[in-house]
Amino acid sequence: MFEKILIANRGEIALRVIRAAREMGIRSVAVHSTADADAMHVRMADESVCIGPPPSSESYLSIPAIIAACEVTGAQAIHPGYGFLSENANFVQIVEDHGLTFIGPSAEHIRIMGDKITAKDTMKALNVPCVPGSDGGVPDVAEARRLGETIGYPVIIKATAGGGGRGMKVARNAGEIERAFLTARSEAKAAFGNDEVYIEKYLSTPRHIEIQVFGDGKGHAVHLGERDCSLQRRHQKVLEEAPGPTITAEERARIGKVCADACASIRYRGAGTIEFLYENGAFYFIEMNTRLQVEHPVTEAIFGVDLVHEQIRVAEGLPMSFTQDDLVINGHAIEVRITAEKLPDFSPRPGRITQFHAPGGLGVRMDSALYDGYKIPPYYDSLIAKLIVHGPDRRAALARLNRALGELIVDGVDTTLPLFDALLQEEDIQQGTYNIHWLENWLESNLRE
Ligand code: MV4
Repeated sequence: MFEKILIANRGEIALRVIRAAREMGIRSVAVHSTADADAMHVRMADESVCIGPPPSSESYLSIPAIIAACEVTGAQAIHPGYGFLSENANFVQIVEDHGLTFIGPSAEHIRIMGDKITAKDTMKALNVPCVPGSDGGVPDVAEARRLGETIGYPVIIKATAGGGGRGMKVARNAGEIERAFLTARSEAKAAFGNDEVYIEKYLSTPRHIEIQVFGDGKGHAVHLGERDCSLQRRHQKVLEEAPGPTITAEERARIGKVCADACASIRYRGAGTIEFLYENGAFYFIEMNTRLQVEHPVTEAIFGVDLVHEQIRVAEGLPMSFTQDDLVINGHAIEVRITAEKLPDFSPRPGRITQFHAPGGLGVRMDSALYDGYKIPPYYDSLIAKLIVHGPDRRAALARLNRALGELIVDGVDTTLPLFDALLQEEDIQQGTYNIHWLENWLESNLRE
């Protein structure tokens, strides 16, 4: 059993991990930059270590500083949260080389899923349905042209080193393929130092449905249903819900089993998310994330599990505390991501919080590192709070979200809170009839002054 773990992160996710550790009787070590000396995660942890100056590259991404912080505090394991070093296979290797435990998947699994072509090859071989497209990388324009004819336009060209929407180009017809291919390749080279690209059929109006998976690293794995994360702006999720408003129990059981079996086969360890595009009743794999995700609380709400607790258990070599049969969905959950940004352009608005009041009551969870008088530094992500509501069904969850938003006070900086009040008035949000393009279209016609 770990006695002490280090959290290589900040903000709400650092608190999330500290809370799980404390409930398990494990002491926590926070690390922080000089800009975060007054941050809530530093206050809430049992001890803290300053690891560098404000820029992430010199603090939260500094592998030597984080390893040294483990050595001086005696922390035996590192939880990476999300972002930062959470999907850095080299970091995992270094952690293990120092006799420490990485609370997450193996370096090998992170590496496989980090390369999008290898990820897709791996998933295809494990019977996970994929978007039709090239078999591996596409070496030249001639091959891209041939594939365009075979697959049928429109097609999308993606960087193998990309992911999360970075390094993609759509070609609507044969006249656009050369330019799209060459642009995608040169942008990939510039952004990632890797110009390998692949081609897929472009799906025009899918939903983003992701399956939560969890493995013990020894060949047992389960799924915890799906989340619909279609409401995004510039590849940043804005609202997530579970279960997906359009997914039937039969579809969930089928795709869930495919995902759990795939994870069991590769002996995946810890939390993972298998991302799909969902269109006309079919699932198409696009990427796998090998970390705990920002939106994990909606899954925790409907299944009544603590995913961080489970991550720590399996990192210690213990079995998961549930089996697939134990996992039964109870009700519906919705998360909204509240950021310190000014509408309508979402420009970052760091600054001092003059008043903060979190909503409460039945079915309301607020994951936030804010407090009265806290000064949001300008160096990091603008996420300041996740409001998660849970109710017996989707209508009840929406009503609870509306009620909780009414109780929430964040004064001193601009936030995206007015967006959620407006979205709750929309028929498509009330009915759940949205796809990956809905929010950008809505913003275009509603927030453009
Ligand atoms: C696609 C697609 C359409 N067809 N792939 C964007 C993020 C990255 N994870 C994959 N993305 C997409 N891949 C095919 N074959 C459309 C998108 C996409 C998208 C996906 C999920 C959520 C929001 C999105 C917004 C724009 C494009």
